[in-house]
Amino acid sequence: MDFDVLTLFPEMFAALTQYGVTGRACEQRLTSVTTWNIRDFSEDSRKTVDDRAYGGGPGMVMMAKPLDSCLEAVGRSHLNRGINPGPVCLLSPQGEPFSQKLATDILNYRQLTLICGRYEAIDQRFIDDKVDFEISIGDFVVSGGELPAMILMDAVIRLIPGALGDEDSALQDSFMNGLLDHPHYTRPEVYGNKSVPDVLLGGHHAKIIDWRRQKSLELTFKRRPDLIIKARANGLLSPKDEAFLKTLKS
Ligand code: 9D3
Repeated sequence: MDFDVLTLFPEMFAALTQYGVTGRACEQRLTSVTTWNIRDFSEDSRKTVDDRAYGGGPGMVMMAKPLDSCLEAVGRSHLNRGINPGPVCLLSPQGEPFSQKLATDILNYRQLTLICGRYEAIDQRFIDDKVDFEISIGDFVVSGGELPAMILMDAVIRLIPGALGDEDSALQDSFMNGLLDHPHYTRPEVYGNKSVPDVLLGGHHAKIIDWRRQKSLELTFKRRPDLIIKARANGLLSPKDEAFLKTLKS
């Protein structure tokens, strides 16, 4: 899975490509993140990439031409290597909400081009002509598309076979089972005035599995009841789970 990223701040992507799981995935060539500086495709000597909005209002709008020229260069780079470029995705507050499901869908592309906006907006003619889909990372405002693009790529890269160590499988990740994770404990056995729950020290594997499942159900029920409803609809709750959930409602 290879990513091309159009941005005014290519240096930001070191946070993704140089650290941790995603850094190792890049090193091992399980993925690649190629950044393209939109400003390099500006036409004038001042390197302008934005202008005032027709109709007035605060904030600047990203011009279509530098984005278009930059995207064309990405396309040429792929055709030069004899490969067809994949779809073009714009990170946008107006996009479809990102999810684990979207991450697994995106994993099926061989290549994805991401466009990161800055300023107030992007000229709609560029979006209409060149963008295949738009993704948002949630209902809050951040300053540009770079952090959202890195969040999307992080979520996808960790799904690439071999990107995670053998112990922590992507399948075990929270949300894969549709519920929030259970609490975890490590040494020491007593910390301050708090001990590790007895069941985790007993070595009774089946009891540990049941305890973790119950804690998972309990936390999800309290904090994210919407996920309980979804898990039920997806057939992820056993009769035993349902019996336990009944005890919580009282
Ligand atoms: C008042 C209009 N604002 C839209 C909500 C202007 C605006 C603010 C911030 C336009 C773009 C941005 C920059 N944000 C993104 O590019 C962005 C984003 C976000 O702000 N929230 C959630 N997901 C995303 S994906 C890209």
